[in-house]
Amino acid sequence: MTTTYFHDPAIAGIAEKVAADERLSFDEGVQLFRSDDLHGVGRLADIARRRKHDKATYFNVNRHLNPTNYCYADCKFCSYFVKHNQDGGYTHNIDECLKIAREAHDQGATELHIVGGLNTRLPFSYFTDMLTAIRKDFPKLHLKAFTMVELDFFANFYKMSDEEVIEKLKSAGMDSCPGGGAEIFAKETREKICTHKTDGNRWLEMSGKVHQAGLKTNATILYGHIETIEDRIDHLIRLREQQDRSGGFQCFIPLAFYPPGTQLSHLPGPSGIDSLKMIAVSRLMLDNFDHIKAYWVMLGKKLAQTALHFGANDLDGTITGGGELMESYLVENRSDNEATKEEIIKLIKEAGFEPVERDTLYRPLHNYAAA
Ligand code: V47
Repeated sequence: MTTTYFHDPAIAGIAEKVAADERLSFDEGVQLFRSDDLHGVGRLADIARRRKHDKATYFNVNRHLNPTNYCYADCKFCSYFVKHNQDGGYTHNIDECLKIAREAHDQGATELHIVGGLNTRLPFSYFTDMLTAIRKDFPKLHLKAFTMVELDFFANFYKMSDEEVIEKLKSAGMDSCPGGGAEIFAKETREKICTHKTDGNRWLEMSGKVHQAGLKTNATILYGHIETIEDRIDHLIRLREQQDRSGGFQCFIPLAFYPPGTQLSHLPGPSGIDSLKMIAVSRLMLDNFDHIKAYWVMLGKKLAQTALHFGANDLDGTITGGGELMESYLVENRSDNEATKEEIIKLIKEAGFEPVERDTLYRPLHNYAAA
C-alpha cells in the first residue's frame, strides 16, 4: 500500500501492518486515537472491514424486552434504573412479557433482546419461567438474553455456580447473550462509574464460561464519559485476548454515552468525530471479531450510516417498538425510536453497501442488494 495518502506518519506506519493483516499493539491503538488523520484511520478500518465482508452490511429485525428496571447497582451513567424505595419502578409479569414477545413475533422479529436491572426482589424462577413461557409460544424467536453482569448477579444472589446458572437459563430457552455491562474494564475508571457491579475480569471470565457452554455472546464498550484513550485500548485488547481464549464473541458494539438524566449529565458525551474513530479503532484492534456494529439508536441514523465507511458492517435491528431501557438513551430526536426494514435497507444502500438481513447468529436470511 502506498503510504503517501496519509498525512500523519504514524498512520502511514500502521498502514503497512494493516495491509499485511498483522495484529496492532497497544501503542498503535493509542496512536490511531490520537491521530488527526480521520480519513487515514477510517481508510484503514474500511480496508479491514472489506477484507472480511466486502460490501455486505447486516441488520436484523428485533425487539427489546426489559423485564424490570429495579436495580441496586447505581451506575452513574444509567438513567434507566430505579431503586426499590423510589417511584417509577416496574416489573413485567409473565403475561406482559408474553404480550411483548407476541408483538415482536407479529412484527416479523427473529430476535428478542432481553436485559433488565439487578432486582433483588425476584426469585430466579421468574427468569426461567419467563424464558420457558416465551419459548413455548414462540419457538422460533431467538432469545438473546442477559448480560454477563446479570449472570454474575444470578450466581451470587441465588447462590449457584456459574455453570448451573448458564445451564438452567439455557435449558429454559436462552439462545445467546447480549454484550452489555462491559462498560469500561479499566479498574480505576470502572470503580468511578459502576463500582457496585461485576468487575472487568469477572465480566470476561463469565463470557468465557458462556462460550464454553456453546453459546455466542456479544461485547460492548461504553465510551465518551470519563475514560481515557488508554482505558479504551486496554478494553479492546482484553476483549481480543478473551476472544483468543474462548472464541465465542460474535459482534462488538461501541456504545456512545448519552448523558441526559444520568449522574454524569454535566458531561458532553462523545463528538461525532470521536464516535467514528471509536468504530474505526475497534475494527482495527479487534482483528479476531467478525462484526462491528454501528448502533443507530445511540449514534443516530445519519452517523451510523457514515460509520459503515469507518469499519462497521452491522446496523443492529429495526427495533420496532423499543423496550424501556432503549428509550432512556435515544439520541437527539426522541421520536426517532424506530426504523422500518425499508429505512434500514435504504440507509445501507445509500452508503454504497449491500443490505443483508441476518438472524442473531449472522446467518443470512435475505440479501437486498438487488431489491
Ligand atoms: O450496558 C446505559 C449502556 C448497555 C447508557 O448485544 C448507555 O447486540 C449510553 O448492551 N448512554 C446496554 N449507553 C445496551 C447493550 C446493547 C445494545 C445494543 C445491542 C447489544 C447487543 C447490546 O447500554 C449498558 C450500558 O453500557 N448504557 N446507559 C447511556 N446513558
